[in-house]
Amino acid sequence: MNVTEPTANMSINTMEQPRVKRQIKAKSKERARELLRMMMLIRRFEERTYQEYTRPGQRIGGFCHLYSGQEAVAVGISAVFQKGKDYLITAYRDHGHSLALGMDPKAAMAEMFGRATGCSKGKGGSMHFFEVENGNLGGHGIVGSQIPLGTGAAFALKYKGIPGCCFTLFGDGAINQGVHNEALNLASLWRLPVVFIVENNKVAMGTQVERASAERELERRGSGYNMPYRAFDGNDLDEVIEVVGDAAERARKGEGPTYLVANTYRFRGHSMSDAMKYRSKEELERARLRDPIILYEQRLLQQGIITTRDSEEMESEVRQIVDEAVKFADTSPHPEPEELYTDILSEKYPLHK
Ligand SMILES: Cc1ncc(C[n+]2csc(CCOP(=O)(O)OP(=O)(O)O)c2C)c(N)n1
Repeated sequence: MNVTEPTANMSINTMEQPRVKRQIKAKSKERARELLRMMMLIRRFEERTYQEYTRPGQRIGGFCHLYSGQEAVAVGISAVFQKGKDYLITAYRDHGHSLALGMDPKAAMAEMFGRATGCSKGKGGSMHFFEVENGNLGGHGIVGSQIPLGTGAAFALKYKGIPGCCFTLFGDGAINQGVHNEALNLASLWRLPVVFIVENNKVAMGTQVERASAERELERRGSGYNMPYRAFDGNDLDEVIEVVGDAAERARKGEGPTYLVANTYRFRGHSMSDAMKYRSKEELERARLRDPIILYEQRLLQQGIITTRDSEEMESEVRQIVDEAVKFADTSPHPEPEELYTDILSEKYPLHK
């Protein structure tokens, strides 16, 4: 595996390296097309969510964080994800991961609308998409809270002898939380099957990484816990598949955790009420040149895996899927009032008669 062993300091910021012509890492050409289509679906879902959220008579409530720009990370993981064995857990920016793992866009949009047909019965909203059947341990609102939970899921896998791993994702802002230290230490000490992935979109709300982390090469955090670490281009789907796939194999073979940093960028604000005053127009324009969907689409076009027509058809298909999801959400019932009292605790509350 091409990760850096903890004793060496060979951090690579692949975002700054010239792009090389890459080999397609998807298992087949058909799969490569599916992965491109999934990235397009996520982008369309997010952009439509933005429209629905901001239109008069708002039907989506609560906090909402969009994933536009980061799609290659979630979709790359889904390409190596082994259903029935692996788990994934992430923060509140969770729509993309859920769709990539196979959530029905209707259940996802209905959750946005707070409807009973949503993936969390309309009681979670944007930040709390869950689907355990798909190995999706959900979105979590407390920054860093999912890091020990993902480590716990990995512990459970090892304890039960299941050869899977838990992809545990978090933002660059979460790495300064105390639980990050505790979870990484135990994961390494007990050689747990966990793949830690920092989705480094360069900013936590409006705070740039360099203003929050004394160590700017974030991947080096892994070295303090004696685990292999590596930074990679999180906008390059094939690189995600390769790097994350190797780390997952390592975990599944019982060789312990890996610490990965996916360098990426979010095109939208932190949440819906963010004027993005902390970044310049030029910075955003530069980032748009490395749009993960366009990069992958161009690669597939160049290699004759898709035609421009295929790509246009995919665009119109995902547009239709999202339109139908919005219609479904809008016509679905709200949860019944009694639902306030269900799904709170898995066991009976001790004082409840
Ligand atoms: C413990 C805690 N502190 C503060 C917040 C408020 N908060 C919500 S998101 C966020 C920024 C996190 O940024 P990052 O981890 O980089 O993830 P990103 O939003 O970039 O995906 C903060 C400080 C919170 N939800 N939980």
